[in-house]
Amino acid sequence: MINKNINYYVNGEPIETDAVIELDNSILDYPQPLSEFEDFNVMLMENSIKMTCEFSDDDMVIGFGQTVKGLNKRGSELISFCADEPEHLPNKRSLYGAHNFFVILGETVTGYFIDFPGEIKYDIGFIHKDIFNIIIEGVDVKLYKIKGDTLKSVTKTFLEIIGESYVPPKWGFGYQQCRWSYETADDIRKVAKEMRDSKIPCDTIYLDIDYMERFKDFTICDEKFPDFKTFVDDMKKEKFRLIPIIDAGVKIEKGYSLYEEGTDEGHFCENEEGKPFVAAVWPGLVHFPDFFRKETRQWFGNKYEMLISHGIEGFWNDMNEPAIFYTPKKLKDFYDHVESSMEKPLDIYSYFELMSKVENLSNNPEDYKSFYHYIEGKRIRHDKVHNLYGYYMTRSAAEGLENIDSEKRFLLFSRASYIGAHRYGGIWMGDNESCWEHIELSMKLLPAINMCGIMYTGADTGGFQGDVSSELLIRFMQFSLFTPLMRNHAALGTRDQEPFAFDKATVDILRNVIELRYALIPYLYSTYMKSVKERSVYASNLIMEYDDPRVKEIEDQLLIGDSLMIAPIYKQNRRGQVVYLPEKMLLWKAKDYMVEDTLLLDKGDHFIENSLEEVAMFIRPDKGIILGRVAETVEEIDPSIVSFLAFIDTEINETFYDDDGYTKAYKNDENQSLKIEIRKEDSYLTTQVVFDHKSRVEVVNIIVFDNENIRFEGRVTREKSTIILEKVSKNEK
Ligand code: MIG
Repeated sequence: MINKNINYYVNGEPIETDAVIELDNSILDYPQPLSEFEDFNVMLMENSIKMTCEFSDDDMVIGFGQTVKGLNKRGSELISFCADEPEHLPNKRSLYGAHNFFVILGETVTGYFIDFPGEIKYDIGFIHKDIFNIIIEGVDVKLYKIKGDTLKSVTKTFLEIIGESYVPPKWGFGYQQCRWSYETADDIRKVAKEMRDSKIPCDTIYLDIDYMERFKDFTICDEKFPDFKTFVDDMKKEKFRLIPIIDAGVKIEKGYSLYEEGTDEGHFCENEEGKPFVAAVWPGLVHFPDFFRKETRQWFGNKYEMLISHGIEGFWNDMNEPAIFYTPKKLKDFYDHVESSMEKPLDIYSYFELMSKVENLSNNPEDYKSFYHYIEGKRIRHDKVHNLYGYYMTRSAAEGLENIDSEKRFLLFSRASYIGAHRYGGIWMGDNESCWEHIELSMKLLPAINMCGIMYTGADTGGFQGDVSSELLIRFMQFSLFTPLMRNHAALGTRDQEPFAFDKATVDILRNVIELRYALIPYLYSTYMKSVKERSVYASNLIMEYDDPRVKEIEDQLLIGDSLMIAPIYKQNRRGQVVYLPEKMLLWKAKDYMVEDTLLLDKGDHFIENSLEEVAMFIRPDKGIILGRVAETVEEIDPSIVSFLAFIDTEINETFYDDDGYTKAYKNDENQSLKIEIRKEDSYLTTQVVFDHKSRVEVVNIIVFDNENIRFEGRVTREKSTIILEKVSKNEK
């Protein structure tokens, strides 16, 4: 197993987070004291640990998962503390996830994972450009140091020790439509109908908080959704799956069974006095389930059964940082303050004091210090383990789902996360905004989140807050079509953001983009599954792959799997941009999923014209992608026929992965691989396809370009699996 590249340090008595689960006992059983950790100067204080090191000039710091920062975090300040942060501004130090894995890349390459569930502050050369300062707000900590030759090998080792990533059902790769909220069954029917009428492929429609009865988890508002089961069935007949939201807070209401049971059986987090802790979120006053307890995870996780019995197959878990609107105590302080301020006129100081009292009502650090969990019988204050709450909620759901139907894959993703959560579900990127900067931000987030094991992720495409413009939605979709989770979501009060809600020209473009997504699903799914199985990342920055000084600063071009590079447009009115190619590549500018416009490009800088309807994709030498036939839903994609689009330099040896898409048979290596080999002969190409006996593919249409941009084509079948490819044409520039 995994071994020699890792040093393992422990201080105090760390809380078990189950983040690292696949490390050899020969290492785990012999931790070194933190004082022996030499890379940083470690100062053990009474209630915290300070670690400092000095950077060399060229050191880069990569990692940290979900942050607003770019590829190289050098010069940034971050705080690891899961935050309900609706404003993803460049100066924000925390988002929803706490991902304490980072790699220092300089003369040497070393990865570090600080396994600590409380707050950690990182000053990564912010105050002083050459000093890296870490303050761990506690003394019980585990630290893993991973050595390697490259960023890629260090990341791989990390992905190996934290265990296999969650795999969604294959339909989770379809286009998904969300909105806060489609309020009633009729609203949803309308969306479904418009989607089909406008011939836009789509697999799911989401239920945001308003489907519930007064925001109570595991209830359905009868008035808005009469006969829910029939409705779910009807929607399935229309080939849509519904994905309801589940929130962390349980409404305090007499007679509400979840509340009653939770109270009777003692499942809720306690306050100082040992009574259930009270906070306010959507439903008004709530209690928080203590997901740290196994029996509470079981209790809550099994409640998903109610929705599953109605035919539901996927969920998103929200507000599990946990987000707190206010606590009654803080609200009272605030009212008292207002009352006392009323007597005197507000001056500048008292005005700002009043304003800050309002702002500090929600997600107040003092509130996070006023409730408790039980971890293996021990009572622990929330703030000390804050970063595990969302992770344990996802885990509760996943364990429940496993218990309810162990063979089936459910769609499951969460807002808050910690390392380890990737084994149970994905995350979405949270409440972004309909602005150009947030396409760019999503491009930064995807590879960084993937490095922490969470492969199933994506942004609220089009932007959550604010109104989207048609151009912005088009460009956002043109990026999101490559993210595992491709979901359009918009906040309450914003303009309609469904693809069909725009002018005809826009609808036509969006349809093409979404169709392109469906055509690419065979490749994207294969890439996803390979990343899970091979412990690699789904998407990466170029620096992960190329040893080329130029790529160190490139963060607006990404690699999606082994074959494909993308360079999405993320600026308004832009109809082209400079793209750097670290090696020669085949450019496919797709207006739709038909392979027509390709161009061979040499290594170096290129200005790539990119009209609004075009998606630019770059295929690496001796690599290719497989494309399927577009259908209205993922299930309807015909598995028997694919196209292979490739660029041959010397020879091609590609293997693509597929499986049934719904069960967990993939865990037993029950896959259906497709192996495609292409060789160069004097003036022609030969190709051989090896169809795994389980593969459902019957026909592969091959389109391959050689170094002179000559297009070859051929059709391979099971009966005739070795053929000579015909020269078709020279693609003119
Ligand atoms: O306080 O359920 O991030 O996706 O639409 C807002 C309503 C609560 C926050 C989620 C967002 C969702 C919204 N929720």
